[in-house]
Amino acid sequence: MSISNIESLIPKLLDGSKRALARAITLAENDPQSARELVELIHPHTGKAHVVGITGPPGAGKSSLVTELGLELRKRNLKIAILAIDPSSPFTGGAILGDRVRMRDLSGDSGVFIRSMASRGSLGGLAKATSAVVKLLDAARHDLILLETVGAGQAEVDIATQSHTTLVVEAPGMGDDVQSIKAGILEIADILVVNKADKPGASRTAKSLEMMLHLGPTGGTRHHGVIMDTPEVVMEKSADAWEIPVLKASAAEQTGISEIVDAILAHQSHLESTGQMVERNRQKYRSEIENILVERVLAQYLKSADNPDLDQLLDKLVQREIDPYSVVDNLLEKRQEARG
Ligand SMILES: Nc1nc2c(ncn2[C@@H]2O[C@H](COP(=O)(O)OP(=O)(O)OP(=O)(O)O)[C@@H](O)[C@H]2O)c(=O)[nH]1
Ligand SMILES: [Mg+2]
Repeated sequence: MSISNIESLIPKLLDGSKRALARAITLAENDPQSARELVELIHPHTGKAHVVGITGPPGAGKSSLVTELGLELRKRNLKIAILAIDPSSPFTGGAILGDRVRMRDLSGDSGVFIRSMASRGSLGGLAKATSAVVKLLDAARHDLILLETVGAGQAEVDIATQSHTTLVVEAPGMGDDVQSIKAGILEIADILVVNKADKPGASRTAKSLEMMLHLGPTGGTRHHGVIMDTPEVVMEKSADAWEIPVLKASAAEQTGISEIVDAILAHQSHLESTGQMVERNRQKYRSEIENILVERVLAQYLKSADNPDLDQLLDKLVQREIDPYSVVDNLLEKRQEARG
């Protein structure tokens, strides 16, 4: 798509046109050059939306919960966007979310925009495409953007990096022991939710999580996921520390939903009043820059695949005369020389 066509999308998108937004997202997903142009044009119009990441094990009820959170947020007159990243269930007629009937209520609402996105498998591809799409949703004046992703490996860490508030969803019976709850999850959670509270064992799961949070491996207090074990540090920082709530909810029976929304909004206020919002935004941009940088630098060096130097180095590598790290050193030095 030509630049002037992309430019003509922007005012419509800013004006709330869902069609223009959908079109821009498709462009950003499929064409890196368009993504870049869109980001350049909309960046000045971003920074208002609160981004909430929702992650957790497969089948914990993330999509069902997102649907309920969406309905509750709409009751409070907030405009929302939902982005399901790499949904494990196939996209069948728009039914990317849990309960179809509830989901239909939600998607029929003009204040709601729903979209799913599949990973592209390229290095940093999903994270980069996600940050472009989040910017588009932000510029389109959504108050909250809910990002759902299944808690597996890098994806959940990427989501936490892209979010202001990270919600980790667990369910009873999926591992009631402290040992089976992934340790890394506590490092990224701002709010913990035990969904399926209509089922037995929810209180036990919640207690396990509380125990992990409040005792921690060294018995210290947590601050930004870091264990503070010296009392002075705790005293000094406690005013700014966010107490991670452990909430029980049932998406199926629609209980505990407004409490989760309250916690999200309380966390948002907390970040703003303590100045931590600025810090989170800096971290978000830092990781965005890192993704772009990695991709660019890699592309540059891959270009040297046609490079006779690389050919010679590969010969030496095959002959065991040199090791791969030294090859990279060599390539980086060549680059420096070419610059200087
Ligand atoms: N009993 C009960 N079942 C629930 C609840 N929430 C979701 N479920 C069911 O759990 C199953 C998985 O729900 P989803 O919302 O698709 O879970 P998910 O975490 O989004 O799943 P993936 O995206 O596949 O990882 C579905 O059969 C839901 O109907 C709940 O609160 N109680
Ligand atoms: Mg889901």
